[in-house]
Amino acid sequence: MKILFLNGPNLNLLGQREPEVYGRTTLADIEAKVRERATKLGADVSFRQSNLEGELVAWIQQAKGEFDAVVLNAAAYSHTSIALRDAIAAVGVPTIEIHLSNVHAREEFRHKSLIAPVCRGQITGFGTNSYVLAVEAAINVNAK
Ligand code: CA2
Repeated sequence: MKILFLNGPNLNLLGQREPEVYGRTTLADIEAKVRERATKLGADVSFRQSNLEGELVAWIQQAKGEFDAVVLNAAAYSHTSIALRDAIAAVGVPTIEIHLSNVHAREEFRHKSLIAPVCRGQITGFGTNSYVLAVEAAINVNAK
């Protein structure tokens, strides 16, 4: 089982800016927790971050044949990107949308996710644990 974790714009700033909103945990800390859980469950993880929409699109396209599932925190692009939505739909690798914060409890513009309809499901609002929960969701993504 190979899982590709993709992180969108500004998530590289986690733990360094606005700790009152996003906490003090860095993306590297999150990656370590994901790897710990994945190792326990026997899954292999690749973990990447980009501020560029096109780079995220390219990684989704390249996931075909290489990864069994994609876990995507598209950050602000979740709410704006038809390009990411089209890539997820075109490539067909099962994709799970995740967020640290509960986007439905925040500003109205975060309530709409353009990628949600082409994702298998959404995990939102559990902080770092959204990522850890996503490991299990990815492993079972094809279970009924
Ligand atoms: O809650 C999430 O995981 C989000 O995807 C985070 C995005 C936001 O646009 C989404 O609505 C919800 C923002 C990520 C920005 O991360 C920062 C981290 C530190 C300082 C500033 C921004």
